[in-house]
Amino acid sequence: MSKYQNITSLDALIVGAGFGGIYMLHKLRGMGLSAKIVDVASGVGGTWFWNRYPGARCDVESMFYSYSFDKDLEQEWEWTERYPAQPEILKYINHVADRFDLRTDIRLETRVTSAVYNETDARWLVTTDGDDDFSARFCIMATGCLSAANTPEFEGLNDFNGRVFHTGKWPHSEVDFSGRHVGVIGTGSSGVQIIPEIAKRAAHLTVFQRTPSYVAEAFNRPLDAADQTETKANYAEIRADAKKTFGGFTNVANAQSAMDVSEEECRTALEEGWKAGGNSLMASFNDIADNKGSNLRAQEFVRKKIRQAVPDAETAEKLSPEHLIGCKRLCLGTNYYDTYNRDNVTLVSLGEKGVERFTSTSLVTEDAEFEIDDLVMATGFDAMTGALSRIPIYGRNNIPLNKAWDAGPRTYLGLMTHGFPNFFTITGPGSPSVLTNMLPTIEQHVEWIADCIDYLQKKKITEIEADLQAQDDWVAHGNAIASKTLRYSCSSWYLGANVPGKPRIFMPYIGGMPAYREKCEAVSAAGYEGFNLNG
Ligand code: N01
Repeated sequence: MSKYQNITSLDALIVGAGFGGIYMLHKLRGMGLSAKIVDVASGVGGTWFWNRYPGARCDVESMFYSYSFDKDLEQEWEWTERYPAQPEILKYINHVADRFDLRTDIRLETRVTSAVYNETDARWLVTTDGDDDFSARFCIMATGCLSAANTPEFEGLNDFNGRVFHTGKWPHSEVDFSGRHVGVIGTGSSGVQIIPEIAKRAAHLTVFQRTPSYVAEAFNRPLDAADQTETKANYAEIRADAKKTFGGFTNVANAQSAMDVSEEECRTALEEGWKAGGNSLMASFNDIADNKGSNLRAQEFVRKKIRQAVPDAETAEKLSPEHLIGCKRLCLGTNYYDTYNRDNVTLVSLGEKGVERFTSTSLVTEDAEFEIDDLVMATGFDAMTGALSRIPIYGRNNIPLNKAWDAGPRTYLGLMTHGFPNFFTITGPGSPSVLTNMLPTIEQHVEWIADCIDYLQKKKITEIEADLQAQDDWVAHGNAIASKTLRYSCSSWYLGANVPGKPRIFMPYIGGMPAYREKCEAVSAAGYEGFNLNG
């Protein structure tokens, strides 16, 4: 419990020891400021600390899911696979924490219990469940976009006697599924990764699917020395080129529309995209995400892949999505569809009523009862706002952030919210964040925030706050672009649709990273236009 006794005074308090928090701490320390990170976890890594389920892996290539801020770090670190597995990502971020000697300013196993802005001294009082509370000029939330687990409240789950797991809060010790009857709910990115792994060990696996996903084969492989040497020799150039793309990714989109080629040419290009692995499928043409006709061609291509992979027509049909491809995030898999050819795997499509209830031994749907020993919820996250809404945060006039955001998150540039001075969000809602490669996007936010703090220090400005009109305009601009895109049309976590009762707002900024970066640079060059600077 917080005692308000040991109040440590800081320039900045950072919440979260993931990629955002770690770089923010390093950056602020380099500016000679006093800063600390607080994180409830017992180790650094943020969402990668918690998502340690079998098969957990990133869908961005390892050499680019890495920091670029330090050229020596970039050259020294050796990645072993094309797509990094969770243990390797965790090893990397631990290495960064050690290499830059950050641990002395990271307070682990400490939960933030409240953050309150005091207008009198323009400081944030951040209380914790540990021995210390903090008074800081700046409060920086590096709490992650996909970090707060979404745990649906299934009827009767408390009476279920079996083991219950959530992919986003996986135990630290190995979970042995051998000889067990396991049920998995959820077939998004996490489900797609864990299902083949459990199938290899369980006596029987039943997958409860509400919506089938489009799953592109990752074609993961070991990275050999030649791969790494070539990339490392050209790192700066490759990263600079990636920055010019919508999402900061390295796969360059074909410049053509899928509608401008014959069916055969279309198939050939999609096949090339498929074989290149992962997200390259979406880059097979320049308009799969934006043009319904092109999207349909890509959908049909994947549905055919599913029929080829799964000979049982009924199962293949159940696995075949009907929604727009890329509308929900494309999943990357390794032998995902093949898994359904195994004798020990059953696929159950949840009807309208979904999971009806649990008994002490089984999961009940509207059609049948399934006895299981273990339940795995791969039910995703309360994305983008969940980690923030779970902390009581009070801004000017004691207004709770949850109240300011009760109709959906409202920010200026995803960086600040009106009414919450000196309070920054790294990759917050209203910024491109989850639509991009998170590492360069995190770096852009950290560097912008650091420059902003430096400016305030030099000009002796006490407070910075998003202007209400600028914020309203930014939110309206974001909504206007989003409402014209195909992505707006399906029930995804981008819209908050996976969490019952959550306002449906397209949360990330969908104008693309180059335009966003330009806007942020213009804002700072104009003396932080759209922000009110006081004192
Ligand atoms: O979560 P999801 P995720 N009853 O929300 C189902 C990143 N990530 O953890 O689609 C029954 O995508 C839900 O069904 P539906 C990546 O950005 C990356 O898998 O809502 N089912 C869906 O099938 C990703 O997009 C990596 O109808 C319920 C599933 O649970 C994001 O995290 C790996 C239900 C949830 O899918 C989230 O992925 C993992 C209910 N009440 C995660 N509630 C990689 O880098 C939910 N579902 C590869």
